[in-house]
Amino acid sequence: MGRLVIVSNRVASITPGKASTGGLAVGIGDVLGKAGGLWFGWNGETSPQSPEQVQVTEHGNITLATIGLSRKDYEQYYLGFSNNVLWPAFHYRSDLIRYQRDEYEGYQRANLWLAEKLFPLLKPDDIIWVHDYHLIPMAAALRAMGVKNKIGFFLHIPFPTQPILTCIPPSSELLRALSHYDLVGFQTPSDRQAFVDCLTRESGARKLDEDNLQMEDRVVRSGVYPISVYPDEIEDQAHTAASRRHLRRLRQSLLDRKLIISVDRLDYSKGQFERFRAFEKLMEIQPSHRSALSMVQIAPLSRSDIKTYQKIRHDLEGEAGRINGRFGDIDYTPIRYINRNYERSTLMAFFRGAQVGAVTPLRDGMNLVAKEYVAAQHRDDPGVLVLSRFAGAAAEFDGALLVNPYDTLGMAEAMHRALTMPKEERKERHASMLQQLKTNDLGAWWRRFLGDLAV
Ligand code: GDG
Repeated sequence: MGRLVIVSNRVASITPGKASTGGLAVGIGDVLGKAGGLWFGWNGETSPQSPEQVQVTEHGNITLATIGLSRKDYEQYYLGFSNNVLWPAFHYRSDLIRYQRDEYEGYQRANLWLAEKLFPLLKPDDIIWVHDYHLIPMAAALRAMGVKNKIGFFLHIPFPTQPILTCIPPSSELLRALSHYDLVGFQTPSDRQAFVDCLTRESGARKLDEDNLQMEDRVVRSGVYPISVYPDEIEDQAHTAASRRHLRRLRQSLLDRKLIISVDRLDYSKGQFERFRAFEKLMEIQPSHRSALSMVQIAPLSRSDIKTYQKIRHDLEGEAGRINGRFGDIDYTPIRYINRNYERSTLMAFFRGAQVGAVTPLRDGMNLVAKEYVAAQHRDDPGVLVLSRFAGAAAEFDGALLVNPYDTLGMAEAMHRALTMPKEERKERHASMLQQLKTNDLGAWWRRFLGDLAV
């Protein structure tokens, strides 16, 4: 196989131990760590003009090639079309779409410009793997420059059904752009199905067989590749000396109270607001939990430049304060709402210390936290995963308590059931999910994708 070239909007730091709060970075870090190759993308910096120079640094068998963005590209390509149109639409929030034609033009312009910067770094037998919604037009841009290499695309977030996708004014251009990839990968069968439906109904593609579509003179293959974790590695992380110390601190502060834990970037798709409401409802319907239960919500800030993110932050702060005011006491804070980042191993230890993992997004491509929570549990006394049916992980985890995050009472009841579940049932549910993680781990995700792309 040729060299692997990964293209993503953001190239993360690969300094060991540095916290990276994004599922995509965790996954790509692993592929490159094991397979080696080139990682190309934005370095996170902006300047008044587009910089000319790509910065190339070597880290063992990994080469990082990064470039800054002009302020205008950052606003139009990143904040504008990517995060104010594609992100809400792909998460089924058409009400939050803020479309402006010039921002879409900026999105195309930035993709073309990034493709031009990548082009001189490419070799003829490179396998190119493009990641996520920011870079949908990348293959078409590279093809127009004459690139004949295999180019694959993986969508980390959900793919919406036709009525939602078509709310995006240039939806047919996006579908056409996706048809320039040799392989398009999705997290779940229903995401893939939505893509196939959209491409056949909206763009006149013809189904050749289960996996292949004919679109004009191109054959587009699609597949399902659920991203995952390494369960044994996570168990080890939850056990390192430092993480044990953090776990001790957490336990001491809890004073024998039970714990529900949630970890997700501050984002309206993650359902934090609805989760707080469900926790409040639990306190109402089961007064025995009052003073006997805490919820830790770790919510690192993300995309703080976008208004809808400023609003959700404001709303959550208000909600946590209100619920704590209602049920708190002089020595008791029901919801510990935290915006800071933790070391990965510390997080894994926190997962291990919590009787319930509440992962209740309104819509999520996969949700790695659900998988990490399961992997971090003590095999003989595991906690219970309360999981939204709208997370991609729900398609794989039959041992979780599935909830609908729009049903506050239903979620509160599931939390109660999780907190009071007998050990035997907890062990049985956990074992089936752990088995799933072991057979379908992070290595299986990228090996299967790259294997399919290579043929
Ligand atoms: C996108 C899709 C899909 C969180 N806080 C801290 C921290 N994290 C880590 C978690 C987890 C990762 O960040 C988040 O991954 P998710 O999958 O939960 O969510 P997104 O960031 O939205 O990721 C998602 C994913 O891509 C992969 O395809 O699953 O559906 O939306 O690993 O543990 N890590 C550290 N400190 C924190 O405070 N170290």
